[in-house]
Amino acid sequence: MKALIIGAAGFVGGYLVKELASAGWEVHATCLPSEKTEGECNVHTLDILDADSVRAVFDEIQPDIVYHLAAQSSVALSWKKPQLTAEVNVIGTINVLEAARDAVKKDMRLVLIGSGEEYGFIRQDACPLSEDEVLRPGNIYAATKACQGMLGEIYARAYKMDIVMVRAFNHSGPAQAEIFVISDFCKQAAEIEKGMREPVISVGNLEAMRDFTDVRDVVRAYRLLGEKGRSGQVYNVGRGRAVKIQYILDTIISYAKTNITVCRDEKRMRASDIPVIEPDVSKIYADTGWKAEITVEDTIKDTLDYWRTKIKE
Ligand code: A2R
Repeated sequence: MKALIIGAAGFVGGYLVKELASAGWEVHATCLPSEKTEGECNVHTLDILDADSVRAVFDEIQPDIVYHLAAQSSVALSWKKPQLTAEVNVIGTINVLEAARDAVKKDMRLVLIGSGEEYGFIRQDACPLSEDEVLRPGNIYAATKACQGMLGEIYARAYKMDIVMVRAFNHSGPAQAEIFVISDFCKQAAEIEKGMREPVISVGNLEAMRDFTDVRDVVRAYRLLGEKGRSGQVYNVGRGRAVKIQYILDTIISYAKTNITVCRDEKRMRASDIPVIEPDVSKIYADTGWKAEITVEDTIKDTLDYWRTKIKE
């Protein structure tokens, strides 16, 4: 199997390269000119806003499966940079879809990676959220990802293209950017342990409940969806059991080697925060046999260890 991963220099990309290469796939990966990516893959430079370059990469590689990960993926940044977010996540996706439509290779599969955030302002009795639930995005990032998924469904139906849509819920693990909650708290804890900051973790909303899956489980789900997902279908990828951010914080504090107190920081509160987001993951299980295996506690331990090693004394 020959795979092309678009946006491979991000958090998930490196793990996906490893997952696919371990399964014996030939892996090609793209990154922005300003980025680099490593691992068992052939690297290509690509900005998805350059439609001609996307076409050229597709025709040069002629992959069996394309994983579209490239995105402006931060909710917080999407409030500050809405135009950039829409451009990369919507226009960039159209460039990918059009390149696949026109590609020399006609039987390629596209896997579009969207987000659990797409469900947005959900009825609380709708959890666990099935893929058929109405999308009511609650922030700009989520709106662009919902749009990406809708475009995928439209192209699949109108042009009979082989496209699988994914709604990935929160995922975390070693090397994730510190703007995401587990990584953020773990980094703060590691800095406190090394005496680099006061023994106080700054937090935002601790009441929100989110469904956290280890990134290593998530990329296994992506491989299996590439292999076994049904064309034209949308799949939730998540653990199927949301936990309070407070639990994440308490767990990190319990693993820390020094005493830590907590301080609420208004700057960390989002303009709009949805109380509970939890997926129904029965569809991916039924079609691929995938379910999350790594515990939240192990993800936290590994992420904390990552920051302990990464941070210099
Ligand atoms: O924003 P940067 O400089 O970190 O680069 C990101 C890259 N990217 C692009 N690639 C090609 N053309 C563009 N115009 C463009 N703009 C941004 O896509 C980054 O290297 C990559 C996305 O990786 P992350 O932001 O680390 O996302 P992550 O956590 O790997 O999630 C993968 C996918 C995303 O589509 C999320 O929205 C979804 O999973 O949940």
